Amino acid sequence: MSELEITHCGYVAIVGRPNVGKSTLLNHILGQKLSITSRKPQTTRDQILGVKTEGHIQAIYVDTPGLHLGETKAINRFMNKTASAALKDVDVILFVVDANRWTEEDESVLEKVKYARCPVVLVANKVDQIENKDDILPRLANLSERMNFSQIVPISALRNKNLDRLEHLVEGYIPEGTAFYPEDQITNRSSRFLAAEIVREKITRQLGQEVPYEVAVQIEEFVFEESAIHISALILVERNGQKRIIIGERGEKIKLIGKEARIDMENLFQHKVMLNLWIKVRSGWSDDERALASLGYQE
Ligand code: GDP
Ligand code: MG
Ligand code: K
Repeated sequence: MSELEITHCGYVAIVGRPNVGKSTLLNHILGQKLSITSRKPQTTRDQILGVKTEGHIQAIYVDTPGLHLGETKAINRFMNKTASAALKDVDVILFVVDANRWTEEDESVLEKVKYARCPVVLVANKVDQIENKDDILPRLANLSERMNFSQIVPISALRNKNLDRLEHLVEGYIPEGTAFYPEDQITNRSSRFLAAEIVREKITRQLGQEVPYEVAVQIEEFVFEESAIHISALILVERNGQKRIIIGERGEKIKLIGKEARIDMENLFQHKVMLNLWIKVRSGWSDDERALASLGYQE
């Protein structure tokens, strides 16, 4: 740890539609896995702060769930609210897009960031997938005609390409101020929360399109002992069919989910983990404001 005094501190919002690579970007900036990623959209349900202190600068990154088009269910409305709230009171916004694909959802995010009062940096991610560079430049140029970006930075979050440059540029927008967090703290989230997120990530990874985001994970037990951390996690689903899918034939799926989750937890906590998974059907939870509050999705 350095003895340097922190003289600059500020907030950086990472926004963009689901699946453009926001969580991957945050994880690579922090050099540690905080935010869950998956090929399935909408896997980051609520706000995780990633704190990066380097030298005299503390940058507090806000990973947002994607801004959604449909707002029919309570959980969608909640996710939209947290995403919009993240745009206020930040010092710089990173508007992340997939350099290969522009969709209607990007369009609606653009409509929101247009009115931001802070600088907006356009981050064109997944450049490792670009086949024809000639297609990309006109599209970016067209975008910058529609809104005044402070900068445009092409990156590959997955392959760590150009992230140094992006971080350096972000530092330039961090105002003077004292640190909000101790310099060795990397997130605002509890170990319990991170453990639940890891289980949820493994479920979405294992089940792909079969189970929608109507799965919640509650940590019932989190006990630290010298020999191991004992963790019990309750998986809540909406329907019996989802429960059967998660358990799998002869319990094979849930065994795999548990094993992968345990490995990630051991890496994150740097300690042996004993993990127990339970599963329960509680229908209607994702459309019930009260049930959401009891699961911690509170406004
Ligand atoms: P989010 O929904 O915006 O948070 O997106 P995620 O970070 O969860 O990423 C969605 C998917 O895109 C995952 O499969 C990532 O591995 C993938 N991805 C993220 N960044 C890159 C990149 O730079 N290149 C490629 N090829 N894939 C990426
Ligand atoms: Mg995400
Ligand atoms: K995702």
